[in-house]
Amino acid sequence: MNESEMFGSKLRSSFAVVGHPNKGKSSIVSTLARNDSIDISRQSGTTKTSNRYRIDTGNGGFELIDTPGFQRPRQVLKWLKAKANSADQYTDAIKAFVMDESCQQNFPDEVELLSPLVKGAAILYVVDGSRPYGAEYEAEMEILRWTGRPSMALINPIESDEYVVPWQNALNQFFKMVRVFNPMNADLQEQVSLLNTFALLEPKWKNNLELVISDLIEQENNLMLQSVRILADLLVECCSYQFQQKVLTKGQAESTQGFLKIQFNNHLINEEKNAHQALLELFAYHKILIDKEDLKVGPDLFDTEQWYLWGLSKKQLAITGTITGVATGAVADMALAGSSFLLGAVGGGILGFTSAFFGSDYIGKMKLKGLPLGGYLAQQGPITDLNFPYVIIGRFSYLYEQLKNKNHADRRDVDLNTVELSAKIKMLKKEEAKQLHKACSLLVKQKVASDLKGALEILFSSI
Ligand SMILES: Nc1nc2c(ncn2[C@@H]2O[C@H](COP(=O)(O)OP(=O)(O)OP(=O)(O)O)[C@@H](O)[C@H]2O)c(=O)[nH]1
Ligand SMILES: [Mg+2]
Repeated sequence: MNESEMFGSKLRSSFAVVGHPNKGKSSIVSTLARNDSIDISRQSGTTKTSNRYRIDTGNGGFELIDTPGFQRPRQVLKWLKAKANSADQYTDAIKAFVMDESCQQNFPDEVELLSPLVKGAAILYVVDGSRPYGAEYEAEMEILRWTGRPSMALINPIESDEYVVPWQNALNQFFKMVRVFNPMNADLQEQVSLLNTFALLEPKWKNNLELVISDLIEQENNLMLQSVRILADLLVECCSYQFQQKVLTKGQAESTQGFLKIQFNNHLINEEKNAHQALLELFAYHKILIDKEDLKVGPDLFDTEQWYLWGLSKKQLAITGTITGVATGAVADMALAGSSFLLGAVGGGILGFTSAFFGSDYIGKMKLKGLPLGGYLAQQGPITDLNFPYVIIGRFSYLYEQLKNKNHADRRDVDLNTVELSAKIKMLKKEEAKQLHKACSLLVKQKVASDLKGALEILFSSI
């Protein structure tokens, strides 16, 4: 058994991703390894050395090797042909090539990319389906055939799938298996289907790759549960948070109000940022949204006009409120307020309406209390507006959705300015929406929302 196949005590498969420069080799490794620190660039020749990435999924695992592209395949083939007269000598010629000092100097990229194959890796040959096929690729494929390693070809439709069919025709001459795979947008199902074809390359790798596949499917659900946990903690923290300051005089108390408000707002903004960061880490994204300038969380968290975009619309809040009100008998005037709103009878500002509607006078409550032994306690918060938890849920679940549907080869930042929660709530069954609404109502009333995680899990399962 080759040592490259052993990781600990387990037999693991190893795949070298090879091909012409700039065809998306590193992009494929990045997506399958869920690693966004691998260099990807429009510039040809980005990857200069072979790099191994071990993917450990818990019960299973495999190895991907990112390699530099072929630079001078025709000359390499010429060198090899001078070494071998018949097919039984081909693999020895390849071994001699990677060991040869002058080859290491003259053909460093080819030596780098062929070395893992000599050590036992299988071949994933990558081409670009948006560029035409040309005979110049044949020297590369011929060299790969000489290694004698199990192999398959991947057509990456980088800009389009215009030339996929001619590529399929050509690649079928050299490879038993040819698949189209776009690392930028392949979803879990497509990735699993690709891993299933990897398992066909070498029978002894099959069991382990099947474990990888079942791990990945289970992992998706675990990611959802862990995301819900982060969000539930964030909601409890944000909805219960209040900031207090003891002062001596009423005048001092009034003059600290501005300061208190800033502290209060900053705390909530930071809590939300930390939770978003934790979500990025959970999904193993280390490069996107790290710079706070790039963190597109939109304007001030307390821009209440925005709340109706990030949380629920006024109409939806009214309808949801009505459901709860009728079902639980709580918030008696809600149905009435809701129906008058729906008839368009509401005047005044949005803020005024919601506040009156949900019985809160302030977005961030400002209280001033006289203390028994003299002095005053100025207090900011907690937030009692019912749309506030929906705003937090809307933004977090949108980030979750983006990350869930994103691949690690796709390095674009996530845009949190187009949050859409309303449609997701609409997709819930009446009972489910009611459960979530009840949890949110309890949160803003400073009560324990024991069903919060359950309600969020239902919402997240539909994303
Ligand atoms: N739109 C789109 N662009 C892609 C896709 N795959 C790769 N690219 C782009 O193609 C270029 C090359 O990607 P890499 O993954 O660096 O290619 P490579 O084969 O590793 O390149 P070298 O290391 O230079 O040999 C980059 O600009 C990628 O963003 C794709 O599926 N869709
Ligand atoms: Mg590369």
